Amino acid sequence: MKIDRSKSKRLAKATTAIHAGALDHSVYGEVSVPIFQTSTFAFPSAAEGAARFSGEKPGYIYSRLDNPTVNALEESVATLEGGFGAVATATGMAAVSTVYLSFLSAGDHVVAANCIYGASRVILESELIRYGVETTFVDGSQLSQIEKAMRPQTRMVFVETPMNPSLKLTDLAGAAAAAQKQGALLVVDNTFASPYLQRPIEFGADIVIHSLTKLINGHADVIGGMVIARVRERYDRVKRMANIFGNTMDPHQAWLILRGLRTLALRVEKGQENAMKLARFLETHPKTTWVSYPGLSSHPQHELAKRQMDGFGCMISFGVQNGLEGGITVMNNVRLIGLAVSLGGVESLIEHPASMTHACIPPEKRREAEIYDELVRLSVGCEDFDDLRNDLDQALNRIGQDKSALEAQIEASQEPGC
Ligand code: LCS
Repeated sequence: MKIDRSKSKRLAKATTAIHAGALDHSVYGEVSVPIFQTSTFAFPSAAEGAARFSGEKPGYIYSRLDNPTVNALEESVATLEGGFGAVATATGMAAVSTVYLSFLSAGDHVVAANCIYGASRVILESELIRYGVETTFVDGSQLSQIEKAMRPQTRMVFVETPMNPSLKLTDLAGAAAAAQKQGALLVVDNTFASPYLQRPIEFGADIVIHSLTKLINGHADVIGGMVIARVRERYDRVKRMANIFGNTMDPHQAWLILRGLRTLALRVEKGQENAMKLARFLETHPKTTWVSYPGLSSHPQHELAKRQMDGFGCMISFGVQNGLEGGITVMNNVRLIGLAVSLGGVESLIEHPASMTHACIPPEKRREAEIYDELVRLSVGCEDFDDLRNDLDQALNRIGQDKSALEAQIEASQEPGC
């Protein structure tokens, strides 16, 4: 169910994040959107129930289909992304799978970036193939590779930018043009940037996906996802598929994420300020071998980042001396920064993609996607910069010091998982 969006049309992003989706028809005048913790909604009469089911009259029916708290969150994110509408899903992966299910059929072909979240890739590679959908994986930072991989049967181009975990970028306007030429949809997972820093629809994307678990919620306490569609026809399709497959969101989950979303601007501003300083610090540290952060002039797509992003984000990946062993040393020795997967929260987290988030991708395909064994991924939070720098510095300086204790762990980290 749509909420009036006219009020937030011309507001700045920070203001929109705070006000969009607010319910303004309550008799109580509450400032926070309430949690409508109900599974179903009573009809005043049988005729009214029938009219709501047929779509003749607006009104709530059942919370798997629509719920006011969930609708408020959907409206907020749709407004921020500049889409026609949004559909909230139980998880980020529910958003990804709902998009695949909504727009792909047997015989269709997908062009996908090879460096995307492990599970998003595995569905295409190992599951959708069983339903007759074929995928070509390409380096999503090379527009020519996307263009070359297009076939008459290509129905979808799927990218993440910045990419998880290489932090390379896809040229959104170029990818949109390539998809459009073939009559395919451009689907962009915008989780790493958030709509505060990047709005793919402005560059021609048809569908935007979020794991709300990350920057939009921002507090490492809820899982959730969202699909935003540029036009009504695509929104209707995604909405129908999420409803019938049951991938939708619970009202309490929506309320928590809405509360997180209200401070998106503050958190992203602080996180990316810290990230920029940490990236510069890491670039000069003797124990690192390379640093990938779109804000560094050494990033091969720094100019593209300036064109299509409003800031460079809170994610950094870097290589360390002594490869995998060095990475494990850093992760085992950080004291303040948490050793955990996930990202985008107020607390900084560090992880090792090759043995954790991207372990389900075979080693040779990981290397193709530049997910090197020595790559360490850092999600930069809102702590004091000096504390973060000191923590990383002391952990990096341990590299090469406790070699023998690491052998068993390196062995264990080779087990595949996702
Ligand atoms: N898209 C991206 C870019 C992600 O990073 C993730 C999760 C998802 C989709 C799936 O979202 P979820 O279902 O978990 O809400 N990424 C994770 C990561 O990098 N570490 O842990 C989870």
